[in-house]
Amino acid sequence: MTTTPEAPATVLRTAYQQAVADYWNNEKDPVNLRLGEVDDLYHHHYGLGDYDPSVLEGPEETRDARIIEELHRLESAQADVLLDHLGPVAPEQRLLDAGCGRGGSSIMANARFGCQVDGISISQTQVDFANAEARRRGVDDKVHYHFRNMLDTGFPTGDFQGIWNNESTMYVDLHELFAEHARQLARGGRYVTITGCSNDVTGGRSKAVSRIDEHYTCNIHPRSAYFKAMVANGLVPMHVVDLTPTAIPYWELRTKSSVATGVEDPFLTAYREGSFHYLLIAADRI
Ligand code: GPP
Ligand code: MG
Repeated sequence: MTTTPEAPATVLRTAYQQAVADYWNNEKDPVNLRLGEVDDLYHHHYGLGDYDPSVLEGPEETRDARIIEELHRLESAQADVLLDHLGPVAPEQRLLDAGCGRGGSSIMANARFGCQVDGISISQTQVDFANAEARRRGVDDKVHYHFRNMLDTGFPTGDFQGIWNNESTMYVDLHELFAEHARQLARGGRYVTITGCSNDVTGGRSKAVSRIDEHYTCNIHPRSAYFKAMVANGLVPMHVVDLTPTAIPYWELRTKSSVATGVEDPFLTAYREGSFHYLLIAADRI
């Protein structure tokens, strides 16, 4: 088997990781592909901010297309909020998109900072899709996607100024993840995650949170787990933003679209009952 020198030979190490890879290798949901086709930025995360209510009011024949464009605008706004928290990044520095999906956030980061961005996914289908998009956009000199495991990437130690997980931490053990991120970050480098986490205050996992886990084959962590695992691994939180109120309009609009998948109700229930939060955490590598 041929691999690049630093790439670990085995990417998928457990039956669970294989099941997650299978899910994403087979995923072709219109909620992701039709939104991506709006401007060829393909996201695998949700949206932030108020939607423009006029999208619901115009001619019925074009209403769904207007909703899809608006959902996509809110998803790109979410990625912008994440990138805002990376701090200054110079063109000669390097960023890592851990759990990059079809690659949208990496493309946006390269456009904003002009730097090298590496995206990693355990779905070869997503990696191939994302690399084809980078080539088509002419940014494949700076944006590269790799079939790698975020718990053991094989990238050099201390090479990254910034690392992010945009809704991908619920697939991994946080201690293992943050140990690997801390290894790869330069001292003073920045880690950012946007994630859904369960609320320790209300106790165990609610029915709605369990339904979200079941839908995506993931394991949503409690809020406390993030802070314990970060601090234990030299990542010191600098900004914590509860994005929950600004996440709800996206889900309300998604329920009115032709691309709803059935996970909308569990999200709205979990957010409204307070058993689940949509959180941004930005931490510094000390
Ligand atoms: C990805 O978005 C969703 C996840 C990686 C898992 C769960 C996230 C939480 C915050 C709990 P997607 O865009 O692929 O999902 P969808 O197909 O529903 O749009
Ligand atoms: Mg989506």
